[in-house]
Amino acid sequence: MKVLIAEDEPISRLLTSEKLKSWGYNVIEVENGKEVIETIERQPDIQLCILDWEMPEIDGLELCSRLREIDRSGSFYIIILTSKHKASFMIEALDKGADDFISKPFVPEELRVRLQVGARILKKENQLIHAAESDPLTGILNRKAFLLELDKIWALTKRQKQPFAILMLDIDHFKQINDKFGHIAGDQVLKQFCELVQQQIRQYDCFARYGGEEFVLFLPDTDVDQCERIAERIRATTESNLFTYDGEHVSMTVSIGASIYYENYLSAQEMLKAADKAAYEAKQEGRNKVVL
Ligand code: GH3
Ligand code: MG
Ligand code: MG
Ligand code: MG
Ligand code: MG
Repeated sequence: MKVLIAEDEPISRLLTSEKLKSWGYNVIEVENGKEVIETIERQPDIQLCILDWEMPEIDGLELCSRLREIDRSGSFYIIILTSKHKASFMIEALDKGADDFISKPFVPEELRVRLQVGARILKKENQLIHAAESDPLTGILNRKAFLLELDKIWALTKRQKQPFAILMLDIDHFKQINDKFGHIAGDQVLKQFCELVQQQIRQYDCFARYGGEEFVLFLPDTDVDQCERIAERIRATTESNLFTYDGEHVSMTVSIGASIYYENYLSAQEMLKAADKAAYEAKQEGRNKVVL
């Protein structure tokens, strides 16, 4: 697990860092508050932080409130490690957003177990966040998390003035697959479909289960031609893929509707609606089709 140590005093920083390394932590050292902010922006997987109180630029307590304001999925566990001793300082630190407070010189065993507490809480919290954001069957993002994510990326992407696309994917006659092979087979096929789509998208594309056998795909930096290529590839690979359940082949097709943003939609909701409408048209046109 990564631990960020922010300490302006080199000897003190080295001492703490050596201890942490001996306990198996992956230690990242910085010497002032500004570097904390920069490092955390670059490494979003840092969650456990040991911050000195008095540091140049931004001090440890100010950092507590700044880190709490960062909008990201995982939260922080912050230990203030300081030469301040009085109870009133501890109260102030916890009041300003620290999770724990240790005075220097510290008892190594105490720091070790207090870090364990932090790691334990973070692990539990991360599990809860993951469970809340993902779809249990397929492991991809669920509808609620997708809509929250969409609002965030909508704001960002709009500022960049690049075209981007939303695809609505609806499996064709899925009810018949359930009727013919059973509900468990249907589940397996849905999982295989997700894996198939995930193999074909980029790391920064956002794929989610929108409902039962309906999926949604957000594609940043994607114009009409690229969108059509990606949608057509997903349609074609779904049609030709050998989905299997219990040794049996299950064939399946998908209808895809897309909407592309060129400053023409006022909200993410409006754009989603347009993609949904296009998917409906794909169904009307006979299914196993892409409509832009
Ligand atoms: P269309 O081509 O018009 O989309 O037909 P369809 O049968 O796919 O659509 P319809 O909306 O009539 O039915 C969707 C079916 O998907 C019904 C529902 O039982 C099934 N379904 C939804 N979620 C799941 C799931 O998690 N597992 C399984 N096995 N089936 C599901
Ligand atoms: Mg200091
Ligand atoms: Mg449907
Ligand atoms: Mg339907
Ligand atoms: Mg369907």
